[in-house]
Amino acid sequence: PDIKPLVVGNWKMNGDRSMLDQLALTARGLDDDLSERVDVALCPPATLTYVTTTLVEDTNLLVGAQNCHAQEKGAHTGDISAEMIADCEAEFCIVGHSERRTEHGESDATIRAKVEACWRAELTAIVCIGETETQYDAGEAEAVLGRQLMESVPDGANENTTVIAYEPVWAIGTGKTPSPDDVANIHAFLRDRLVERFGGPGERMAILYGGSVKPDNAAELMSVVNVDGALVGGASLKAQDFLAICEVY
Ligand code: G2H
Repeated sequence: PDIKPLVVGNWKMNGDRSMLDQLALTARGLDDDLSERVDVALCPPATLTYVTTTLVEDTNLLVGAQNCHAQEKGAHTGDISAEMIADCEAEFCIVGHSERRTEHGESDATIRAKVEACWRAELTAIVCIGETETQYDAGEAEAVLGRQLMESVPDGANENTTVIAYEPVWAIGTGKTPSPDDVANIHAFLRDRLVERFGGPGERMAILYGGSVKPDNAAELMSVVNVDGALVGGASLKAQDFLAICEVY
């Protein structure tokens, strides 16, 4: 089936109000022609979620958050629920980014609960999975990814509720990327697992590639079979670079 490509920008812990002009520039550059070919979302830090959705309201740019808590509300100082993100009128939430897995000790079970929270709040969850360099070198990538996919994604996932993002940890912010052949093999493996588990919806779920996607490597990476878009960190901070990546479609 044809999957509409999706490019998601992840600003991580970058961006204050002075960056909103980059955001507005991105939204303005996303004309009807381009957004006919590719869905584009930006995930600024939570401090900017609401001002962002307000700012891009009449544009084609979609908005997401970078993390959520599994509970709807309660005594969880400093946390933000999926419902709060939805209340800010965002549509996506990144869940299980490797930086969350590493810096906050998030397990696959925690991530699965967060994905369920996203579904409860009617957010589309962008579930990140990825192997470390040690695991890659030991030939364990598929075993690790298969396990993360099985345990971080709840039963009942479909193409409307869930997007998968494959981000090899050793490619994140390093400028290193796997070869197109490697990406093709991994994405084919992920596609097989998704179809095996979810049937038709598994054929239609988008599988993004993330990790050092830049304007100069995006065309090659995005042309790989079963790569349905990108999760872009550093290169999403400048409107010009981010739009150049979207424009490979
Ligand atoms: C991977 C990616 C965005 P970058 O973490 O999620 O970041 O493009 O900077 O490698």
